[in-house]
Amino acid sequence: MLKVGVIGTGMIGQDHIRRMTTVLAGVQVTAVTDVDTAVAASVGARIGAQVHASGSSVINSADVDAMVVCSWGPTHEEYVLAAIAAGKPVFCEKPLATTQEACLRIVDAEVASGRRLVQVGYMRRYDAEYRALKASLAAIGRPLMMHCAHRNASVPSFYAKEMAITDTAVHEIDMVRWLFEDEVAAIRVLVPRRSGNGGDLQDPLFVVMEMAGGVLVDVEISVNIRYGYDIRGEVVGENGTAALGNASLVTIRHGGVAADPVPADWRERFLRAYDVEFQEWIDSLAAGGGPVGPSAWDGYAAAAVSDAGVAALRTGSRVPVALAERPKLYGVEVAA
Ligand code: NAD
Ligand code: ISE
Repeated sequence: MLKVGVIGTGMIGQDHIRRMTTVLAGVQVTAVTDVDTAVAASVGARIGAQVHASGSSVINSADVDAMVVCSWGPTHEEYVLAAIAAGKPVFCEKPLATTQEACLRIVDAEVASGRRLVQVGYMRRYDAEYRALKASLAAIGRPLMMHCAHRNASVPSFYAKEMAITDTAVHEIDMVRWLFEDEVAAIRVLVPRRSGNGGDLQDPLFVVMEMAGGVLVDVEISVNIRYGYDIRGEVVGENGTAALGNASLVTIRHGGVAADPVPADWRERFLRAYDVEFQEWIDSLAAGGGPVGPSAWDGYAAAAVSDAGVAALRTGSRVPVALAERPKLYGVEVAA
């Protein structure tokens, strides 16, 4: 039984705690903490976990074998570094950290520890539709382009302008690295007419990424689309196209209309992907090895592209991406 401590008991923290306590096997949540002490106390009482006053107290608890970090992005670096220092595996929600420099500090600490301890929560790699899309690429000839849409019904009040890149588009940044097993070479961010639903946010955005091998990827980022949570992706190959399905389990025909229900948010759309992601993480640790999913290097590479995206948004220009030298710990290619 893997004993897990959770830092951050907000939306995704509670969702991951629910899956670890009621869905998955081989895991027990023994400790929780949150700067919102009331929410941590209520979650801890509900699942019978010890409530700690700080993240470092959870990390250093003798009753914790591995960490799950679900607090806000700017706090990730401190907790991931502390887990590495304690020699404990750490699953960190995306983004690994909010700048590439912070991610490189994590990479350096992990390399110095001599083994992989960090996994980053890029769950699309575990999604059945994305896995089927990747498997279908061989059938459509050399990929040339990809069209994506990342639509949120709404975002929380703390969501700031640049989070459209650092918190939202970062999923597509990781996904295309994994899908095409290639790096992003440059990024542009175009700014369309502004939606009236987004307040001060520049919403939507149109992101264009150039892969090193020449594939061009466009991503519509809409974070106040109201009608639901809609994730789309279509690859155009030399001899055909392959697209994600519509994520709906049922089509309803009623009153002269055929309708596919749209998920409300990421919890519903990626429910099974998060389950698979966590079960594979738990199993990899139980097998005695380190984590095998998205690594600190993947977290760094996504952050390098996302930093370039933020610069592209500010300047309106095309920004090239240059990665640091990849340490041997992470192999030689983009992880498949
Ligand atoms: P949230 O605001 O609902 O929850 C975050 C929690 O962290 C809050 O309860 C907050 O009080 C707590 N917190 C903040 N600073 C802290 C600190 N220093 N120590 C301990 N607790 C602290 O936010 P959320 O939507 O759950 O997002 C949390 C993280 O998960 C973010 O990094 C976000 O990008 C990521 N996320 C990932 C996905 C995904 O699809 N993989 C979906 C949603 C959120
Ligand atoms: C959120 O943090 C997530 O990671 C969701 O998957 C994404 O769709 C949303 O835009 C982010 O804010």
